[in-house]
Amino acid sequence: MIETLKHLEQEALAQIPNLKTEQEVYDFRNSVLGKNGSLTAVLKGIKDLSPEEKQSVGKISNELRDRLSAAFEARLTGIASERVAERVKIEFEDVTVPYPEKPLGKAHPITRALFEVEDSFKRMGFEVLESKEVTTEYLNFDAVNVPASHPARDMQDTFWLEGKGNVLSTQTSSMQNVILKSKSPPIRVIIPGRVFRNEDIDATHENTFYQVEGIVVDKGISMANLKYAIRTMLSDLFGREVSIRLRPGYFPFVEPGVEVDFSCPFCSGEGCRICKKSGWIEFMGAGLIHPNVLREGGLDPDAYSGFAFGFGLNRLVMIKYGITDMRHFQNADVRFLSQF
Ligand code: FA5
Repeated sequence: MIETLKHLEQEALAQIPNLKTEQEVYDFRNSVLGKNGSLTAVLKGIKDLSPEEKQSVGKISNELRDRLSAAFEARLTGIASERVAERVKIEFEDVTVPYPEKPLGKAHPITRALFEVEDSFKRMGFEVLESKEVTTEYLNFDAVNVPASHPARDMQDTFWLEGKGNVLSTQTSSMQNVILKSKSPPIRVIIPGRVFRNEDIDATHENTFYQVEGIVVDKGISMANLKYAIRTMLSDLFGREVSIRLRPGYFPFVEPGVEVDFSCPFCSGEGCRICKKSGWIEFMGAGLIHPNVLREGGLDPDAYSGFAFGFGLNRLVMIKYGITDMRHFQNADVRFLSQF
């Protein structure tokens, strides 16, 4: 019987390391040490042994049971630590691995172009001030010579805000009165800002776009000063000399009012796709500040004169970069934005 027990132990000890899961260990332990297990079956024959043999077999079988129990426990511990090692292998994070750099964002093409425009004007001694997106009916219209009865109110489809006579600024010209009242001549400022019009959107029209207003007031300011400032800024922006052409234009806040064109910087005036074969690009409205506007701003039109202009930045950026659809600017599509 002792031989049988030894054989049983060897077989069990040989098998235990191959058990893969806790359940396999429990099942196998039960099949050896359990009530109906192989060890119990062998020990059933003990009753036929002599008292001496009973004693030594009993001792041996107890020791054997202890060794096997320890081997089962050791295997259970082994399985648990193997599982931890496996998880560590899968979930381990090497904190020393260099972190992939997040791609840095960059300035929107409108912002980039605006920086260039601002730099050029600053070199000419202009100050840069910000416009207000929400303004009053008075500043947007009345203060710039567009009283309630004036048909020019219909030139810009306005977003009216409820109560208090507030509107979303339809033009940066809404800052003219603010500037005239808060500064004294000589005044040289540009005011970039976001403006809003209740317009149908298409490739060349947005309901939300950017304008840059310019205001210069001093003694003896003329159209020549306007032409010089605009020609200098556009030549800086396009990196080549452009010429300026003035045509008559109507804006209630200037007299005389003009439409400003510049010679196409891409074909030098010969005619191409961008200037629609005309050699000229329509750019903006401008003129000498209307006496009523100077007066409303607290300045004597007999002592001072000035010019004002307002151009759409979106359209200028489209020309500069050859963008064919204005809607790209507000789409936040990285495929578009990453090209600049
Ligand atoms: C004005 O807004 C005048 N305040 C400009 C001005 C200022 C004239 C000072 C005289 C003195 P106008 O409505 O034409 O003018 O708009 C000026 C520019 O804004 C246009 O030349 C165009 O480039 C741009 N613009 C106008 N409407 C839109 C639109 N829906 N989407 C994109 N750009 C527009």
